[in-house]
Amino acid sequence: MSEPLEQRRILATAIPGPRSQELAARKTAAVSAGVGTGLPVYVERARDGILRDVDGNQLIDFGAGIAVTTVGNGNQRIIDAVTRQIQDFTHTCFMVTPYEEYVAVAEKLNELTPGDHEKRSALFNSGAEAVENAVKIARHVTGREAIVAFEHGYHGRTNLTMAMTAKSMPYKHRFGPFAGEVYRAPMAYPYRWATGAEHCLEEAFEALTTMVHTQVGEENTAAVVIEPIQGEGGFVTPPDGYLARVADWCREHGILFIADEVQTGFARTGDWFACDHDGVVPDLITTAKGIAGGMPLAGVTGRADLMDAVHSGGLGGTYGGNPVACAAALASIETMERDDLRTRAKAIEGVVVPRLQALADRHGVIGDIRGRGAMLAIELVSDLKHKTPNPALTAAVNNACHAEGLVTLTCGTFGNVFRFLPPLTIGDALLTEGLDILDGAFATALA
Ligand code: PLZ
Repeated sequence: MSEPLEQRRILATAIPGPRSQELAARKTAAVSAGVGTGLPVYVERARDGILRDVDGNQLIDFGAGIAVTTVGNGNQRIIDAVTRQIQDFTHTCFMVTPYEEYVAVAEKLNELTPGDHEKRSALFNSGAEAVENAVKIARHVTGREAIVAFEHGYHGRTNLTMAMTAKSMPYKHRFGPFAGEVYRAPMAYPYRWATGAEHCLEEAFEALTTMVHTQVGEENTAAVVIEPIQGEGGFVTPPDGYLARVADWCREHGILFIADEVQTGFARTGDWFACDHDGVVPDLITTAKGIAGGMPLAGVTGRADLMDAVHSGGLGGTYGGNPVACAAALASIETMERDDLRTRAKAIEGVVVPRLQALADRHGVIGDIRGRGAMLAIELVSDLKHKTPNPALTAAVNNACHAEGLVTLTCGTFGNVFRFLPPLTIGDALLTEGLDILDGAFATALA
């Protein structure tokens, strides 16, 4: 049993403290400036909803390392599973001499992802790599090249996934040329839909299908790739029924429907996957982040006929499905099942949303509250009528939270979305304390 960490916020120094500042100076001298840090406190230990830094501060975690430590920081089952696996062996390369853990993770992915049909999975190291491989598979089986992605979409930082990612700064700026045959459709974004949220579903669907018909050709389109709730782009949540509509249309035209559930997957939204909410069964689904509690692991899961159409040796990589990462994934999934973390995600929504609503009523700068389960966000605007994005206020609130020892994250194409991604094992006391800090941060930033 590893040493527990008291689930209590402690401000021992200013944030960041002197030791963190020393390390930040070393970072500047040693690490590429291209790798930024959102909150430069250097972490020493983490358990459940608390991160302890090198100065003895204990911060409340509302970020979970961007939706990764879903089962809690320092989850005991993961520690035990990883420790056991490391003692047995750390690597053989699954493509050389395989091992059971990889197969067991694939079985779990096939079981838990939407749909009762026969499925297969392949494992990789990162979300971007999973998306790249889903596209490879889609192109291979359809014999078509075009990929449709969405405004505000985020799929990674590799060359192909940069092409699929919408936002230029910081992800794409001066990193081109990008991979070809990627087309972009408007996203069903109810809050910013020009003619009003009530027209969003119909008109967004129309815009997508018209774009494909006129600019690409359905018969040239291999796949539509969509995040069922967009992550980095601002937790944009399409209207209920939109995803099903798109999936049906894809099926009619032999286009694969690929759900990028790298951020939304694994109990985060209150279901195993965000597609479950809409009853949508994707042809292929990409997963990462919450799957393995911080060990690098990602997957592509899909219809057996598609996944098995690829020639042997066509998919793989030295580390993909590393045994230690697989052991962590099995422990992580077991925790989600045994501790019913999907229900916990819904309970978190029940605590957080009324507080965000109260904040919106109080200040008149929150245009939209959205998301699901423990994947929630508020969009900050200068005035409610014109919906002018307010990135300055978003940054000010974020900084004020950090100064009080609350780890928060922003997102959004306009940098004006404040997102909540706590570990699902965070206790209600810490959750409430974090929301109190957020209240204070708004009051400070608006003073
Ligand atoms: N698809 C939907 O959310 C990763 C990236 C943070 P990797 N999102 C966090 C940053 O600034 O790099 C993500 C995602 C969705 C794909 C990815 C990519 O996953 O594991 O970061 O490659």
